[in-house]
This record gives sequence, structure tokens and C-alpha cells, in this order.
Amino acid sequence: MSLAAGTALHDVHEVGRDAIDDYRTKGHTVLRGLASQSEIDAYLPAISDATFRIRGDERPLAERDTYGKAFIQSMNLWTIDDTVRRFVFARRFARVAAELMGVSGVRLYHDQALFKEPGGGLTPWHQDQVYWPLDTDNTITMWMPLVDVPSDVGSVEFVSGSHRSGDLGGTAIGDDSQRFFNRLIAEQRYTTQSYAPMRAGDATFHSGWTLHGAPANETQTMRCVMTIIYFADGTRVGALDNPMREDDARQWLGSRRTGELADGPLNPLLWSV
Ligand SMILES: O=C(O)CCC(=O)C(=O)O
Repeated sequence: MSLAAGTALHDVHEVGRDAIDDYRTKGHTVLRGLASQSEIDAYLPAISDATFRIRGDERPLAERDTYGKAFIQSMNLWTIDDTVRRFVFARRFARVAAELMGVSGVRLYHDQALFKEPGGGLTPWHQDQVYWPLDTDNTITMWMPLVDVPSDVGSVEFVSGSHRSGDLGGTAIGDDSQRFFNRLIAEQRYTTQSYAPMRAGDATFHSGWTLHGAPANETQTMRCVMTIIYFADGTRVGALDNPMREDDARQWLGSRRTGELADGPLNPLLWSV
């Protein structure tokens, strides 16, 4: 498919000081209008098509576990579709990620579509970096809805300041992590924040250690979201100290081992000064 002119997503989107301060203090922030409606219109069909082409679990919602009910999760769509590749390789987005973290370059960890179905369940509380064998705190996810997300559709809720504590000791995403972190949030009197309602093309950014989850989708509309995960250029592979990290190193880091540079064939440099 050929894309209309003006949809290259390589221009500069200025990141205000407030967003940078917010990100560093709270571990999350929002940039409204990072992509325009016409840009979203140009990319949504390809992202949606690729998402369903490699979708894993096709069982009805009622037969899935809590994690399976949370969303349809399809990863590294850029490797199967050239249009999606242009979206994921957008210098506009990668530069924002670098500016928020305060680093001079970012590499791709992986992309993932997260489509919360009508009636889809909550996304249990979790910390992403439990899964990521990256020896840095400079990891960040851009979470961009491709459709408008009213408050009852299940937008991400972030636990402010939780990124500063590193690994909070929870387990992999699921019922146990939901229980564990619900208790921790109450005990520590953490503040949570959601940016709902969101428009298509708005984007939140959260750090790899920021605790987050999302409510269920109580509407009849699919919550189509695309995410891109970046890490600072120069990062080395960290400890492969749980099966998820072993798995991730194999899938996303070209089987690099602890101490080696995280610069596998699936980790292109997407922006540098
Ligand atoms: O989209 C969701 O419901 C959760 C998003 C999430 O966990 C993430 O982007 O890391």
C-alpha cells in the first residue's frame, strides 16, 4: 500500500519542559496530538491487519485467563508489514522518547499492538522491566491509541513515582500481580493517574519500572492501541535471571548474553543526535 504524502512521521515534535519534568518525577507523561487524525487514518488499517494476521489466542474471551482477557497482543509487527515499519521507525516518536529520558539515542526493543476487545478484562498491575533483560533504567514505552478512548474503554493507569523504586517484587502479569500490587498501592499510599479520555494520536510514555495497569473495556468498541518500546543506545544486556528475561533475550535481543551490547538485528537505532 502506498501512503499519502505527509505521513512520514520524521519531523520534530517539540517536547515541553513540563512533560520532561513530569516523566522524570512521576515515571509517566502524556503528549496530546503527537500524531494527527489523518496520520492515524493512514496507518490504522495496516496496523490492524497485521495485528489480526499474527494474533495468538483466538479462543472466546470467556475461555481465557485474566492476562488473555486483557487484550489481543501482537508483537514486532514492523517485521511483517512495510507500512507498520514506517510507523514504528518514526523519528518523531523516537526523538520524543530520547528527550524524555535525556539520552542521545534510542534503539527499538519491540513494538506491540494491544487491542482491548469489547468486554475485554482489566490489565493487571505489573512492571514491564521484570520481563526485559536490559542493564539500564532508561527504557520507555510509547502507548498510542489509534481510536478515541473515552473513560470507560480502559486507558492505562499509572502509579506515580513507582519507577524510582526499581523492582517492587511483584510477579509476572496476572491475578497474583493484581493482588500483590493492589495491596502495595494501598499500603504505600501511592497516587494513580490516568490520562483518559484520550484522542487517537495522543500518546502516553511510561518508564520500564513504572507500575501500571488498565481497567476493563466496558464498551462495544475495540480499543486499538499501538505501542513502541525503546531503550537508550549503548545499553548492555542485563541479568537473565528469570525465564521471561531468557525468553525476551532470545526473541528480541538476537540471543545476546549478559554483558553484551543490546544491538541485535531487531534493535535498530531509531534516533540519535
Ligand atoms: O494497554 C494496556 O492495557 C496495558 C499497556 C501496558 O501494559 C504497556 O504498554 O506496557
